[in-house]
Amino acid sequence: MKNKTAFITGATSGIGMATAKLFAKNGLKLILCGRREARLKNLAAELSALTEVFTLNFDVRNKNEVFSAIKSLPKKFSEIDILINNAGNAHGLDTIDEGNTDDWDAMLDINVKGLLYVSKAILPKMIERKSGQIINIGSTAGKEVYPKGNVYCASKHAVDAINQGMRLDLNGKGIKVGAINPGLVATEFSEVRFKGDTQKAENVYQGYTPLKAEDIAEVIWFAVTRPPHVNIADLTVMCLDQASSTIINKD
Ligand code: NDP
Ligand code: 8X3
Repeated sequence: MKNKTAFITGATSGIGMATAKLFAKNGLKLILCGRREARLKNLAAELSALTEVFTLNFDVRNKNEVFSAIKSLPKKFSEIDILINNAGNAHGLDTIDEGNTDDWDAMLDINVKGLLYVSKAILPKMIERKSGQIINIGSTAGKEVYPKGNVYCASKHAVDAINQGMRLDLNGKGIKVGAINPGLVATEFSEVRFKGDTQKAENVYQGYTPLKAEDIAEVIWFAVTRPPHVNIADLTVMCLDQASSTIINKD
């Protein structure tokens, strides 16, 4: 694994950041992406004691930014072995008639189109080298729909479909494609969903023990350390107290 290069979107927080830290501990070369540049720089400074790190500061919604950022990678970081398509969030939790159209745009543009742009920019070299692995971070929200989850669930169902489509289209090209679908993970996710309302966000994780970002990072690590012939195609991970999106055993 030490000679491998991993590209992680959404590395400034939560699952992406935990994955970056675990990968760095294991010596992978890292390309860390996100919009919040100061966070990227701080993380890069911390992890460069362990490995070589390059940061790319772009918004996955912006097609031109995505392609030019990835094109600008120095030679040393240009052969990407592992792509973690992780950047994404929920924006709002409203019934379909009350949903905010800017929230809808954000979720579909980031979670779906952003993932597509990044993949399209990285795939040609993987195909050329007949080698690579793409891990798409889906969600239990991509496996079922919950009340008021409408568009977020749609975006994650799209990730599920894209994950399957990628695997079909890349079959025979030496590239592993798989999704990891977390249930409730205590990250900044709910803070973003509720637009900075920390009380509302904290309530989501009260009364039970949710997953931690590090739990998902470990599952990602498992997926990237399988032997060459093994591809983790689709894997769902929930905390003990979660049975479905709406059935959660709380105190
Ligand atoms: P966080 O809010 O902690 O992290 C989200 C990451 O995505 C941040 O690093 C953020 O970076 C990045 N991001 C968001 N929007 C953009 C954008 N427009 N351009 C570039 N980067 C962006 O949440 P999580 O770690 O929980 O979420 C990571 C993934 O896991 C998401 O795809 C989410 O849907 C999924 N997931 C989360 C679950 C949970 O319960 N937490 C459960 C199931 C799936 P920055 O703001 O700096 O750009
Ligand atoms: C995040 C999990 O249940 O909040 O994808 O949608 S949930």
